[in-house]
Amino acid sequence: MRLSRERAPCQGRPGKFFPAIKTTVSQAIDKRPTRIKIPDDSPETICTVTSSIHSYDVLLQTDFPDLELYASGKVRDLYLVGNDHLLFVATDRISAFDYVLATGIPQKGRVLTQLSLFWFDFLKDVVPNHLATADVHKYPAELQKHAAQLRGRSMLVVKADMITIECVARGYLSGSGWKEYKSSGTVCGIKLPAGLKESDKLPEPIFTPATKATSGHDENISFDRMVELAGAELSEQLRDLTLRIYQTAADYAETRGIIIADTKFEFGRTAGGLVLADEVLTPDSSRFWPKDKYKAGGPQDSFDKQYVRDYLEAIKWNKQPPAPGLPPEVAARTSEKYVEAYTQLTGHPLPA
Ligand code: Q0N
Repeated sequence: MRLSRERAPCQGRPGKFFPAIKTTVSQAIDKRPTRIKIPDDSPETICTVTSSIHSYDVLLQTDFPDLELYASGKVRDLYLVGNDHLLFVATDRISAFDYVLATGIPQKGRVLTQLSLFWFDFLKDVVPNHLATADVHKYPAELQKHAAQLRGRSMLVVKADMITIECVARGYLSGSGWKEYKSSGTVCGIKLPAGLKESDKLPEPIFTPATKATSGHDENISFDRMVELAGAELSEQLRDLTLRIYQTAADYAETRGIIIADTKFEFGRTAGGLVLADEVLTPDSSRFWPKDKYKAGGPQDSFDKQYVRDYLEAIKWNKQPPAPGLPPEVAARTSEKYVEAYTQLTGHPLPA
């Protein structure tokens, strides 16, 4: 699976243009050699690069043998950096129906990271966050050799004492919320008006905490249960913050034509107090619905993963491991949807 990149046989100034970087390419969309013309100040040389860092490279697995892995999820890997920081890396892995697929999605890690950075900045007056810097040049010296692998898809974050309760805000009735409502008229024990339809907008956003069950699945809990686990003061603080953050982001997103139906936050404690951690308000942590296609009364298409789900249903995967791979066109169209989510929300192209 792993290929180490070789320095291109190239005259001129190979050290500058083609640093010998060992990184992980688990999947390359296009492995045709690239012809590169060396810029002005070099001898007129054309050289063939058999492998280089390009945006179509997909990172399925981080590869930092010299760093200590601190935690890792379906999509993100965290490494310890010194005593007080973590390197937070978004890979291009994608999960569907609870499994990570064999194929990565080009640009996905960059979209998740750049969107989180956008929101951290947008929300900075509402909530402090764990970001130290995402400028690779400002990372500690020990990380510089990995710069090419980290650029655009990573953040250096402050290590926090994580609060193990997932803080979910819901503005619409979907997913596990809809399931519970159908059977009991409540969501996380909150009584809702009768007669709501799937994907309906709620009278007002609600806070629906969850814990990671031993199965690895999230288990919705009532606010009272959260108070038993975390105490009343912290629970109220997290509830109020979660709803304030959601409201601020959802109001903005709506002006950009995107409904944020629900979203999950994780918080931690640092020396400086409570901070918003993890990645925030990405398609992986939220339900994004295009506003112009919204219609209550049934499930909404997923903004980002619809082609993936449709494909997996079409091939009748039994949803048991090993998870299949995706045809290149499904991966490519999905990539476009992730990039579109960034562009539509921010109004800017994804940074190069
Ligand atoms: C941390 N998680 C769960 C990987 C991420 N700033 C922090 N300090 C200490 N620990 C963490 C953070 C952050 N963020 C958070 N694990 C460690 C989030 N996971 C979910 C799965 O993917």
